[in-house]
Amino acid sequence: MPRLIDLRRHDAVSHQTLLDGLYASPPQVPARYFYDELGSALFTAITHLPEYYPSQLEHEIFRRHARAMADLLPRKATLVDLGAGDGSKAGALLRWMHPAKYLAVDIAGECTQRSLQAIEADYPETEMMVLACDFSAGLAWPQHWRCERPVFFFPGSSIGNFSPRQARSFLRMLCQLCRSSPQGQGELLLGVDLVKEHHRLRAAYDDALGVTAAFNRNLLRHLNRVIGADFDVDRFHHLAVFNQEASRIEMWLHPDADQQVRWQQGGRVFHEGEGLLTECSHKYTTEGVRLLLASAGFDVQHEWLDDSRGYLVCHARSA
Ligand code: AVJ
Repeated sequence: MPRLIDLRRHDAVSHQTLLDGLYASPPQVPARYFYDELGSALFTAITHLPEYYPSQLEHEIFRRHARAMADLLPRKATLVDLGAGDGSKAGALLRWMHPAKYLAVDIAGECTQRSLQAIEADYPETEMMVLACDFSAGLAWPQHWRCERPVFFFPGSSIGNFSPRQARSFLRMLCQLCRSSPQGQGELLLGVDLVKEHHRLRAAYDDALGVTAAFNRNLLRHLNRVIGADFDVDRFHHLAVFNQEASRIEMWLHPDADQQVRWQQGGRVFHEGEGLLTECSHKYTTEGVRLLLASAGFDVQHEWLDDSRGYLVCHARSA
């Protein structure tokens, strides 16, 4: 079984951010709270939905180009998979790349560890490790680790969960990690969902089976556990809207009627008509991605698009 290093902070600081968000107007919850055991499984289910095109398009790109991508990347690299999930996105790459190390970073580390256990034997040249942490707050590993020839793998358009400003500082942080590696540079493979017809965007976040609705509402069950809240999950409904001005999909949970919710040391009323903002998923243009990477200190080396030009994978190098 791959080693799991747990850097999650079960401390007051992260809870305080959560509580501040719940008291804000509109109330909001960091997207990491989607991913308990069930939430991670529901997300995997989402990636199988016909409406959820980002996974399909990205998969198409990797299926076609993973071999060429692997040829462009250094030998004996450390592949750092940000938000590894079940490791399936890295699979296509691992197959051709044979990195010396595969470092799978995920907030639901145990789920990732279990998935990797199942595929570990297929990649005998690669040492696998799991880092359980919320990397959105920054990525730090133990001082004595030498991250040789780092290749940061950030697929799935997870970058979209950040605001453009946060995305830039996150990428800057990755660029710094590249520069501070023993080789003084590193690489990035980034997958980004692009702006497209609104109905297609919305359908991806409001599917016919209601899996995304379940994924969204499950966040309240998770909160009930972590802060001892009493959200009546039944009485919140899922809403997905495209905010054109901000170029992002927003997921909301709206109470069917005013609802008083209590938690340890607090509580508040969630008013009918005042939703809880649970996720923002920013959509970029190809030009927007180029500008973002350049502003973070990366030089774009290659770009790959799917046939419908709805999804972009970029290979960049720290400048
Ligand atoms: C994993 C953050 C990229 O924003 O598309 C999928 C999460 N939320 N359906 C996304 C998600 C609802 C996903 N990311």
